[in-house]
Amino acid sequence: MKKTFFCIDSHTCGCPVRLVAGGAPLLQGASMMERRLHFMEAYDWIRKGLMFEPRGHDMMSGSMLYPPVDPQNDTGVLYIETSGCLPMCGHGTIGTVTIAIEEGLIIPKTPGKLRLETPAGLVLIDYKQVGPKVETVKLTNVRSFLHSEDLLVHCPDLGEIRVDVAYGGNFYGIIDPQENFTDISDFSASQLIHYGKIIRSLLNEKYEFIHPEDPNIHGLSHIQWTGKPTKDNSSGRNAVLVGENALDRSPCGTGTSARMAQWYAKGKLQPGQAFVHESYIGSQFIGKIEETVTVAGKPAIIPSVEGWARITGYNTIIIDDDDPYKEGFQV
Ligand code: PYC
Repeated sequence: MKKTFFCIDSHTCGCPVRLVAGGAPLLQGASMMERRLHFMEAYDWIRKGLMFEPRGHDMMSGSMLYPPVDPQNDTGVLYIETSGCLPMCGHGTIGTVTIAIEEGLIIPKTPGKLRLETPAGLVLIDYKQVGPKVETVKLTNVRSFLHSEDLLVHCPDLGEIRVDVAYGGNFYGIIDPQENFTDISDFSASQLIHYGKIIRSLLNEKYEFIHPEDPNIHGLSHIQWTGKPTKDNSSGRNAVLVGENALDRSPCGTGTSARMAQWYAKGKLQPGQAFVHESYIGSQFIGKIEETVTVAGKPAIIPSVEGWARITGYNTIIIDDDDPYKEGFQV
């Protein structure tokens, strides 16, 4: 049997977003987190088939839209990535909103605004539309917080590495410049991926990362290397390990949220101040702390992240049961 998926492809600041506009499965659940768990149990082959080679690649990511559980919201979003079904994805949200508005997949209840149900929680959108084009999308993210500071791991070749862990919709191990890691620019992309994977495994073996309010969100999924920006107006630069073989091409929306939470906790960023984050390829998101709040009694922030996306094409993709690579592969 052949399954057909009608996809609209885009990129957010260089990072791909493939919105599955036709062919997504019906999901059960009283929240996007429950629907995510249903998808992971019954339909993960769709994610693998659409994200991995030969239909996707190491940095592919995507999304599917579902009717909102709460009728006051505009839509539910499921994120599909090479790294699994993330609870939240910032660049994925910016691409998804741009496609959904430009292609008429969602009619907003209030023009210029959307309320998105994501597995990690409610995400609020403000977008600027000029004629048929969405120029920018600002997402106000879930509550983000510094989880732990100065965790130590011994990375073969590099030596001792100090890591802060922060949550911004996913858990990020943030590696700032230090004795054994001087700057992003001193390492090649393949070295950042190689060492990032080792450090991620060591951290997950040694420590537990569980969201205090939702145990379905657990595990350190990404490593965020940080370093000197290359642009005068950037506040910081990052290189985020995604999945097994790629660095995020965008500054990573949930990673930017996590980093703002880390900076806030260290007194380096105040509510209202702009935080311009630069990606590995030089594209930028504008971040801001919108509000200070708490999570399980500890200080947290509500961050916003603004960026842009462009549609790149329409893609009708077939997954044939008879194809030995129907669930894709990674090398
Ligand atoms: O933008 O949040 C993000 C993201 C997560 C993984 C890749 N990009």
